[in-house]
Amino acid sequence: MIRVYSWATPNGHKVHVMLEECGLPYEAIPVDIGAGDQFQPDFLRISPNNKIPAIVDPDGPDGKPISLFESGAILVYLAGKTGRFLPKGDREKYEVLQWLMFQMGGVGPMLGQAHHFRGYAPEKLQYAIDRYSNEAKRLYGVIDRRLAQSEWLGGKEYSIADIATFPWLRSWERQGIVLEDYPHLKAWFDRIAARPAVQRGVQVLAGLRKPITDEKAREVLFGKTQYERR
Ligand SMILES: N[C@@H](CCC(=O)N[C@@H](CS)C(=O)NCC(=O)O)C(=O)O
Repeated sequence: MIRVYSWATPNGHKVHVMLEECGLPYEAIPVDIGAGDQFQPDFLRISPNNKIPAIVDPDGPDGKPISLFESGAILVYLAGKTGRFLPKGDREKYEVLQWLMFQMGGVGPMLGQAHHFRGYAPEKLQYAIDRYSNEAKRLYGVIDRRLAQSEWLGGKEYSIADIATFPWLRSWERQGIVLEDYPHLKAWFDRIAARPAVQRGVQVLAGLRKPITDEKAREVLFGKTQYERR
């Protein structure tokens, strides 16, 4: 059975949703990133960047175990393993991959910074708040314009591009966004939110997650612990 080392955050949700959509059996192993579990040597062996999610599939492509980190790579792997949510035709496949990379390189990192400076930073740095709130609005605009022309982000079919992007947009309020300002995006968002597999996926490990308010969690995620490893 696939083991998923994860936590109930947007990057974790992507993999939980994909596994639920594919109906693959899996075991979700909590990595409490506020408590510092991501620095445990066993976890670092499969995820050297000390971030969730990571998976171990005992039944890899050659029948041997495979471990993977980076949510985008994991989604591509699971799509290849199951033949689901990534079109077979080259043109359609690259269209999906382009929107997946847009999520991985743009949506995730930028919205993550919006969460940080709007919610977690100890000082209210107006320049950073404006920079990442404006960037969030710009990205929502890009997605809204895409969805004015295409039913799904990656094209005609629901795909790993949608699965990767949706979990980040669930926190729109924390990003200073009014969802109604993006009507095509909102219609897409509501369609995805109504999917039973998505509803199950976003609940995985959710009962364990705590708000990042205590000093220990803030230190682990944003302080010395994050930077002292050689
Ligand atoms: N590009 C990575 C980002 C993963 C990531 O940022 N994970 C966060 C939680 S959403 C994490 O594990 N943070 C722990 C840390 O930075 O120590 C991916 O998509 O897998």
